Amino acid sequence: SNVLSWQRSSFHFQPNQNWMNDPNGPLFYKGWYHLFYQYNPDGAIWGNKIVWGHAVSSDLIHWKHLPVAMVTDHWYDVNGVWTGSATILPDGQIVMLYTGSTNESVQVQNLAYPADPSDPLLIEWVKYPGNPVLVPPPGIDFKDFRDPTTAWRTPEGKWRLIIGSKLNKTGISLVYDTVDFKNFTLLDGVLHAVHGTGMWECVDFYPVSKFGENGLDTSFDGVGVKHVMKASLDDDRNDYYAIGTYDPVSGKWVPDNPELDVGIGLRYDYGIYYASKTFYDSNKKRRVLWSWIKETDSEISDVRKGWASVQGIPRTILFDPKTGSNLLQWPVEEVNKLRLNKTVFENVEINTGAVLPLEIGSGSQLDITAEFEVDKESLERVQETNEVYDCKNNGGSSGRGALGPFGLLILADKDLSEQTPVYFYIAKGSGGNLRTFFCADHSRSSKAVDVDKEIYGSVVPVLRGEKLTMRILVDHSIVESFSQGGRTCITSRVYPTKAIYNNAKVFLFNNATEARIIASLNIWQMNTAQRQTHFADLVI
Ligand code: DQQ
Repeated sequence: SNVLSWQRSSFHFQPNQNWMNDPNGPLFYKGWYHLFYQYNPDGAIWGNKIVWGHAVSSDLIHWKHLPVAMVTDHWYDVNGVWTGSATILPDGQIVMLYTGSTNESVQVQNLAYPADPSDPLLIEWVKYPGNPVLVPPPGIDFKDFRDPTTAWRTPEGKWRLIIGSKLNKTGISLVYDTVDFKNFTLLDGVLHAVHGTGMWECVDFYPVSKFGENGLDTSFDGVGVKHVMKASLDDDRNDYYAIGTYDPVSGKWVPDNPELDVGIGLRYDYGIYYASKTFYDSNKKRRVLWSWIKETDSEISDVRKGWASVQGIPRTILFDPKTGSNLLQWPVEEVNKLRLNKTVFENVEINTGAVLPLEIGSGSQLDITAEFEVDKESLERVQETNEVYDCKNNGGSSGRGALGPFGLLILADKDLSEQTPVYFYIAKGSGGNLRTFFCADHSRSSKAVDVDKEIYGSVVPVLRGEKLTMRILVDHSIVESFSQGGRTCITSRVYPTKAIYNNAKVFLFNNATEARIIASLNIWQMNTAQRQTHFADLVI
């Protein structure tokens, strides 16, 4: 109906229309995955009447839209039903805590629960008559107190949760204990604080197993467990995490590596990815990460489209036992069910300076896995340099070095007048030390002038003997890229004007001046999952 409707996703979650932001209270209940989300029923921009949208799925991929779950109908949330999290009690009861923006724009925490726990769809929600259950404590600004986490058990059998805030320019996480989710005790000190990181939004805190392949329930603790602390930095709009050790007695957490502390070290994603939240999926014993992917076009375009934002494909989160220093993020396995016909390319040689088309038909809905080998001779021959590379400032995909860049051109038209390169770059430092970077270059991604054209990326750990690998999910205007099994990830919003539907193509490229590259790929067309079903159409 709309000239820009090609930008809508085919397998990323989005409402039928209007503005969406943070994922809220994800949970699994009586056979259904529930997703709530920040939603503006009145238009395609954020507003002061944000409510909780609601959808359910049996596989995290095919969604049914349900009626809005909570609206701005009380003095304590009349300016917004903001972000919150679910806790599932041992007896199966669901407790929902969320931030309300009051009639005076004070940020308070409120309690809600399902009106009918026997309804697997959890259509009706009740707000606790004693709301708010928490107001900003002394010393905290009334606008710096939001986004309660899922609660976990303390050794004394209480429930504990954290709430993001700041003190001057220090990002902090306040810690509360509770027994009934109505009365709370503020602990002395904070779970963690990092100077200079500003307001922490949407904090998250959860255990990961050092060795196991399974995710852990939020309350799990013990030998072989590390704890991840995550914050969304309001100042730079990125999601940062750090891995560390939690002491349940003192209620404190310390990072393994202070140089990679929360907000100054690792990011979940080096592209567009914010306000994320994990939940423990008891159905498949995994920890799953949700995240808001905003638009990077203009507000005027969003209003014209009538919608803004998608959610990332849910990602399974695991600790990376091989590096011991990062998480692994990977699209939930259910996305593989959307794979249609596969095209295989084996041992394709890409000489220096070459660009090779890959004949796959339409390139607008794809799942790509690719493996790259750099010829050994050039790796040895190339001189060591003191080159300090970073994706953003070294000319992007056209900035040529001895050992890169090389990779794929996504959403490219046949003349390459539009293209989004997703690529590796290897820098050979002193002692023959190799550092590998994973980048996405949007500078030529669109002829449109009102869209973001940045270059994103970061270093990716590559261990001795490993091939360079990437996986890329292409879904019209959304591209999610994962390198080395999910050690470094980049999410892009891309708005081509020509490289759409059947005119979207994929190429291999090698802009290295020395290295010859050998690539092997599997490329699947992806089925459409968005059925845009309404509540009225639901037959269960
Ligand atoms: N979005 C919500 C807040 C949160 C912010 C309001 C993060 O609760 O801090 O829509 O995007």
